[in-house]
Amino acid sequence: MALLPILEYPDARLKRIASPVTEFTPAIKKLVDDMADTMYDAPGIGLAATQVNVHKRIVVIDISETKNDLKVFINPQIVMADGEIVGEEGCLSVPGYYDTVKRASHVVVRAQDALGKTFELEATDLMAVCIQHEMDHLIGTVFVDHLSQLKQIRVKTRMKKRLRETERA
Ligand code: GNR
Ligand code: NI
Repeated sequence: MALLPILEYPDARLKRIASPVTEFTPAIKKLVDDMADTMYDAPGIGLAATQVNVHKRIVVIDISETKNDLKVFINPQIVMADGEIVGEEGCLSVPGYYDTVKRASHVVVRAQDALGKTFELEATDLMAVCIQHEMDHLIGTVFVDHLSQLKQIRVKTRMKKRLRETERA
């Protein structure tokens, strides 16, 4: 069990574009395990490698109440998206801030598992939202980037204040 530090908005490293995983090595398997540990400990329902400063296309998600339904998405691609859902989102990289974002309500994602095996998953509602939120991280986008400029400035101000306070504590 290993917990990884999570980058916090507006850290510039959250803007990096992740690269595809080309070799499914034991190190990738270990990273997936550590990402899952970090997500469960936070606690959160998803985590993208970008958030732990690893710029590879790797996402873990578990939206179950019982926290025993881990899904791993390596090199994920959305192959179908339709419908609309407006839901409240939060992010482990933007602690304490929640706001609504419009997303597709129904997606089909194609990805590889930790062993490199390709699979497709159809998802709706919260799972669909979470997949889109995590895949955004892989292209350097945080949910705050979908909000108005005014809100983005307010969130940045709030996060910088928080950082000053946590540095003093
Ligand atoms: O834990 C999380 N909850 C959440 C709630 C609504 C929409 C998206 C999410 S993902 C978030 C964890 C996280 O920051 N993943 O990147
Ligand atoms: Ni997030």
